[in-house]
Order: sequence, then C-alpha cells, then structure tokens
Amino acid sequence: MTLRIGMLGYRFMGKAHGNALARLPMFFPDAPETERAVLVGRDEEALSAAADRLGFAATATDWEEAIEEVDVLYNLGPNYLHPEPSIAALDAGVHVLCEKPLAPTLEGAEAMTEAARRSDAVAGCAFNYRYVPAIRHARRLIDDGDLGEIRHVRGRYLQDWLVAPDAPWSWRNDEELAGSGALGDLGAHSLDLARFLVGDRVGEVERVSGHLRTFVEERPVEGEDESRPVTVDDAYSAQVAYEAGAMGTFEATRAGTGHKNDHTIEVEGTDGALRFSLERLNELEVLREDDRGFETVLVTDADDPYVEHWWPPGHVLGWEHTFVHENYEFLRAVAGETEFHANFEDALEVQRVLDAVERSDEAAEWVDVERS
Ligand code: SOE
Repeated sequence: MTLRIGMLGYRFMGKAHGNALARLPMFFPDAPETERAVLVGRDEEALSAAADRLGFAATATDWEEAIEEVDVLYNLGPNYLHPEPSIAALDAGVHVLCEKPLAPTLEGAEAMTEAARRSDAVAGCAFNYRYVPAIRHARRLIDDGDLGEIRHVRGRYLQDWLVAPDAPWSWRNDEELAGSGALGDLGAHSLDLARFLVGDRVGEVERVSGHLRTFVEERPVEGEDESRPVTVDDAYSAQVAYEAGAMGTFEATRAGTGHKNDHTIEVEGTDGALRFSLERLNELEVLREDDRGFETVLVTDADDPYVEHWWPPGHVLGWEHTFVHENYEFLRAVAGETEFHANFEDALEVQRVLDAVERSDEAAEWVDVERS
C-alpha cells in the first residue's frame, strides 16, 4: 500500500522532511512506499512553488480538507499549529509526525497525547537528533553498561541568530505562537536527547531549577515600519535532578555569539564518559575506565546504525541524513513493522520539564516536575 502524505508547512522543516521522503526509495528500498500527496499552507503562490520543488502532487489551504485525503500528516507548522491539526488527524485515524516541541504549552501537549492514546494511528514527534548514528552508538555504549552508573548529563545548544537587536521579529519570538523561545526550540532537543541516552538508567527528571532571560525586548517587523514585543526567552539554563540521583545541566541560547548550531551533549558515569558535538556529527569522544584520555571514534562503519544504507566507511553523513533515518523509522512504524520513538508520550515528558523550567524561573526556586 502506498502511504499518502500530507505535509503542513513547507519552509525549513518542509525542505528537511521533503528531502527525506525523496531520498528514501533510493537509499532505503525497504521503506514503505509513499506518495507526496498534498502540501498545506496559506500563501497560495509560495505554496504552489514549494509543491513543485518538494514534489507534491497537490496543494491545499485548508488542513481539515487535506486530512481527509491522506494516510499520514506531517505537522511542520509553527508550534501554535501543532495541537489542533494533530488531534484532528489522530481522531480521524491519520498517522502524525509532528515537529518539536510537541506544543506551545503543557496543556496542548497533554491534549495531543490524549488524542494519541485514544487513536490507533502512530503519533511521532520529530526529535531528529535521536537519529544521528553517533548518538545511537553512544546509547549502545550506555545500555551495555560501559559508562557504569550515570552521574552527570550535560546538554548545551547555542545559536547566534538573535544577537543583533535589529534581527527581525518572527513567530519564534512570540509566546502565543511559539510557547517559549530558546527553551522550547533548542532546549527541547537537549532534554530529549539526554532522556534518549540515559533515561533508562537515571529515570525521569524529578525537580528543576530554571532561569530564563530575554535580552532584546522588541524587534522590527521585516518590510514594515513597526516593532513587536519579544514575549519569549532568548536564553535559558536549568539544573535538573533525575529520579536515580544523577545531575543534569542544560543551557540554550539564540544569543550565543559565534555559535551557529552548536549542540553538544556529555555524559559521565562511574566507569567512563562520552562527548558528542553536532558540528562533528560523525564522531563520538569516548573514555573508558582505564583510558588516560578521550578517544575519538569515527562512527561511519557499515555496522554503525543506518550507515550501510549510504556510503562506504569514512564517507561522512550530515544533518539532513538524520531526517531520512527518522522518516524511515516513522514510516516503518506506520506500516506496523516497528515502534516509533520519540512518540507523543516521550515528547510530553520533555514538555513537562520545559513547563517546570518556566515555573521555576517565575517562582525563583526549585520546582517539582508535574505529572497528572
Ligand atoms: C532553530 O533555529 C532551529 O531551526 C530549530 O527549530 C531546529 O529544531 C534545530 O534543529 C535547528 O535550529
């Protein structure tokens, strides 16, 4: 059966997932067949140009109509558009892959997860960094116990596109539309990655101490003679306490001068440690019990996750490949061949921590992560 895909959103993430769908038959011939059926957006002219570029057969300006014509909805819209179309799709039995963070608010994420629970359809959240081969390799080492008891996990995501006060306003600067700023957009990635790597060993986050900061209070609207207020954070930091006693330290910013897309994660255990940097995504730095320092392991061998689908050893992969791997697993789950993670339950757990960081900042004290 050919899966008909509807895609809401066609800019940055549309390109990333559109590319993934186009690559799959070529490099992952066992992936379920798909048809890029409907591309959904508001601006008809831009939409039709994007449909040509991304290989979609038709366009629609109404997501409700589009849902009736597809088997799968890729929800790549701004965060405020995550809950309603995803819930409607799941209620109609349409599978959903939704971009991160799951929702602008914890309430939205809870409603989406409820919809996923009552639906037979697959509900996935697109935390693409889980699909970096080096991250999969890291998880294997942790699962095998090579690092011993996990004591520390540290996630840092630094970007610099909002350093300048005249960098234009966008939906990403608005609380109603985005929920939060660097916290939800970037911090969600690190929190999910930490949970993916060490969650089975350290449990969930129990308590949080968070700090948010907005450096520039208003920004000019591009092409218009007006400014709009910035109502989300430019940066956050948080300390978290895991159930099993491990400590987590997290930070993200859009004002990290000189850092373009610098995402790092580090884990230390009683018997070893590892370090990963997205800017060197084919490598993992590993230290084991008797080593005198970190060893850099190149994760491009045929037996490394997903690598055999691409090129011979040493022929490095890039950022876009993470979306191909993620789409592959998601579509296999839709076809009933496997389970997909991160699912909405996983993404809800991240959202609970995001919510706790905000509450902690407001209260200026440690707060518990709320699980209803
Ligand atoms: C923000 O600039 C952004 O595009 C995030 O939204 C993505 O999730 C991240 O992967 C790259 O940066």
